[in-house]
Formats: sequence, C-alpha cells, structure tokens
Amino acid sequence: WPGFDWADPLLIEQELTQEERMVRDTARAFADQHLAPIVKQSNRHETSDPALMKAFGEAGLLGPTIHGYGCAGVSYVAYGLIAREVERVDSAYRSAFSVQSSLVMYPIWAYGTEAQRQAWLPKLASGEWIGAFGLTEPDAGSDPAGMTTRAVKTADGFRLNGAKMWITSSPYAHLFVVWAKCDLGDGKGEQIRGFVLMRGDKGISTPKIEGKFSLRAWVTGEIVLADVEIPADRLLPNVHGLKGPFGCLNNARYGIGWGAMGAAEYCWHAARTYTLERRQFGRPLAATQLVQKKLADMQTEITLGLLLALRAGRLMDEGKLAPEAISILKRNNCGKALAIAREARDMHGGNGVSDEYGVIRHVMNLEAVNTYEGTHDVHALILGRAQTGLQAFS
Ligand code: TGC
Ligand code: FAD
Repeated sequence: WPGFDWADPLLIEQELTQEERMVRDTARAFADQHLAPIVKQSNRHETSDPALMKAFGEAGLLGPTIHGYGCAGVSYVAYGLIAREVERVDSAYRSAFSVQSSLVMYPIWAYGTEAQRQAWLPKLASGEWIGAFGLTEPDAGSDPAGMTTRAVKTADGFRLNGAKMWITSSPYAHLFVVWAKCDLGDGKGEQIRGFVLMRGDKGISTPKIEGKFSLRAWVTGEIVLADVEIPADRLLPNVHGLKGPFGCLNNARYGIGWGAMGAAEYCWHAARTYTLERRQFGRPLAATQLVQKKLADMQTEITLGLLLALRAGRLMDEGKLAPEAISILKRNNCGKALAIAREARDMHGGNGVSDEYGVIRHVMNLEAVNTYEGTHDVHALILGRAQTGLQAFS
C-alpha cells in the first residue's frame, strides 16, 4: 500500500496541470512575500495600503482567466488556486482580488464593448486602477431586485441617484461597476443595467465603513450617488436584468469556494501544530482522543471541500458548471471553513483569542465570507428551489 500524505490524503496535487502548479506557486510566493508579513498589523489597526493592488498586478494575478488586455489567460482551476493561496493568509486580501477580477474586470470583459475593454481592462489588470462592484444597498441585500438606485436617460448620457452599501474596495476605487434600474426607452421598460462610474465623476462619494470586525485588512465602504452625470458610453450594453450581476457573482462565488478552503487549511495546520506542542496533564494535547477526532474531522472536510472545488473548476473550464452547483460549493466550503476556524480557535485555548496565532482573525473574516455573495441560507434556498421547483424566498 502507498504511504499516506496527511496534508493531501487524496493526492489532489497530482490532479493539477504543470501550468496550474506554476500559477499556484506564484500566488503562494506572492502571498508569502507581500501579504503574510503585513497582515497582523493591518488587521489589528484596520489599515490597508491601496498600493497592494499594484503588487497583485505585477505578479500577474488579476483577472487571470481573461485572455488578452494584460491578463494571464489561465484556467478557472488556476484562478481557484490563486484564491486559495491568498485566502490562506487572509480573506480580506482574497476579497480584494475577487472583486477586482470577477466583479469588475469580468463584467467589463463580458458585457462591455471592445472600446470599453481596451480602455479599462489593462489598467485594472496592472492594478494601477482599483475597481469596486456596487449591487447591495442599505435596504436590498439578499434581494437585489429590490434596489432603488436609478439611472435616468439624459440628452447625452445618464444621471444616477442612489446608495450602495458594504462595497469592497470602494474608498480606494478608481472605477465602479454599479447596477441600477433604468428605462433606456427601447421598449423593454425598466431593467437592471450595469454602468461604469469613475472616481472623478461629480456627485459620487465613497465613505469608509468604520467599526468592521471582519476583513479588517482591506477596506469596505459605501457608494453614494447624488445626481451623478455620466456619458452614454459608460453603459455596459451587452446585458440587462439580474443575470448581469449574477453572471459576475457565479465567478466570484466559485473563487470563494476555493479561497475559504485556504483559510480552513491555515486553521487546521495551526491547530495541529499547536496541539502537538502544547502539553497539559503531562502529554501533548494532540495525544488526546478529542483533539485527534477534531483534527480528523478538519482533514476530512477540507479534503472533500477541495475535491468539490477542483471538480467545479474542471466543469467551469468546460463551460458545464451550473450556477446552482456553484451554490453547493460556496455554501458548503464557506460554512465548513467557518466551523473549522471556530474549532481551531477553541483548540488554541486562551491563546486562540490572540492575533499572534491568526485563527481568531480567520474566524472573524469567515463570518463575512459566509454572508457575502449570497448568505449560507440564501444558497440553501437556491438549492431548495432547484430541486423542488418551489421558491421559498418570499
Ligand atoms: P431570479 O428570479 O432567481 O433570477 C432573476 C434573473 O436572474 C437570472 N439568474 C442568474 N443568472 C446567472 N447566474 C445566476 N446565478 C443567476 N441567478 C438568477 C435568472 O435566470 C433570471 O433571469 P431572467 O432572464 O429570467 O430575468 O431572481 P430572484 O430575485 O428570485 O433572486 C433570488 C436570489 C436569492 C437567487 C438572488 O437574489 C441572490 O442570489 N441573492 C443573493 C445576493 C448576493 O449574492 N449578493 C452579492 C452582492 S456582491 C458581494 O457580496 C461581493 S463581496 C465580494 C468580496 O468582497 O469578495
Ligand atoms: P439580509 O439580506 O438582510 O439578510 C439578513 C439575514 O436574513 C441573513 O441571515 C439571511 O440569510 C436571512 N434571509 C434573507 N432573506 C431570507 C429569506 N427569504 N428566507 C430566510 N432567511 C433570509 N455587496 C456588493 O454589492 N459589493 C461588494 O463588494 C460587497 N462586499 C461586501 C463586503 C463585506 C465585508 C460584507 C459584510 C458584505 C459585502 N457585500 C457586498 C454585501 C453582501 O453581499 C450582503 O451583505 C449579503 O448579500 C447579505 O445581504 P444583507 O447584508 O442585506 O442581509
């Protein structure tokens, strides 16, 4: 019988192509060099440096599945591996990466004109520009169809009014993909449409959300729109309706499914190391049955979660991954990662609440990760609807 690799029991490493391993190694080196050394202080003091996005860009990690426009053009599995390595350090950094890649660059690529792609994607790929994605509003979170932000057609463009809440990167952003209801006068009536706004547009402000006890290492804010006038070529013309923002969310949720496993792996390995070193009652904690059961549960859930992510990635690359299957991935892996992080925190005893050990930071982060991009329960309702044909949202 072959030997057992406790950290990779099902030899997932062997399922990766050479290119995927290379991308993963690049992301790991980037995370070790640029993210791990700063994360503790950044999280402790709730500070972050927007220049970090340029470092992501220089490493070639932004918008990685897009071909051309300064992007790497790699597989969705490779994209997932980047998310896993970045989130192994901190979910806030993966958030910055996900939003830039899947929620800002993707819609410009998928729904924009060639001129829009040429104008904006290279600057976002290099990290020279930071992007934000505005869907959620103060009174419309799980139910984005309830948004009240409106765009009104003017003689030479659009005027936008409204407010977006809980927007990753907004205080730093140069460019904003904002979803608003609009009647283009094309006979389709009022529809949700995507608009690209710029930092310099008159009437836009992006206050930081203070007092956030999750994802403290990267900024979150609002986007407030007061009579913001934009030219006509800022409309993303090739999509209308909720399938516009949801198309972006499919990609981002997929990446989060991988990323959450990176955070979970950090916590599992930390719990293993700590309980091997910590002695109570005259022996290592890791020599107790309860601790070994907890480690076995973590190992099992992470192995299953990574297999799920890998299979989803292969299907994504073949264009065969249904959005509902992405709900299984996002819901399972975020929920399991949060449970693992909480368990790892407990296994560290009192030290577990100190940021010296990192696990409490992951617990706090994963609370938000389990909530954004569709809460754990909203994904259950998506799956419930898909198997019963009955919607239970309202
Ligand atoms: P529903 O009737 O289901 O659908 C309306 C239209 O949208 C289409 N659609 C999708 N298209 C593509 N992909 C998907 N996943 C899609 N889901 C729905 C659907 O086919 C339909 O199209 P059409 O042409 O027939 O009009 O819409 P509903 O209003 O009943 O939606 C319910 C629900 C719960 C599924 C949806 O509202 C939902 O997913 N809510 C969660 C909201 C959410 O995820 N928000 C995320 C905000 S962004 C964010 O959190 C970023 S954090 C990132 C970070 O920092 O990392
Ligand atoms: P609500 O929708 O009010 O939900 C509250 C609770 O009610 C949840 O437990 C939910 O599961 C439950 N619930 C809701 N509906 C039902 C139902 N029908 N049946 C049963 N239970 C239900 N949004 C963006 O657009 N862009 C971003 O960049 C972005 N970044 C974010 C960053 C952070 C740090 C956070 C915390 C959020 C971010 N969000 C972003 C917003 C995020 O997507 C929303 O918080 C999320 O979709 C949930 O919406 P809500 O907060 O309004 O909660």
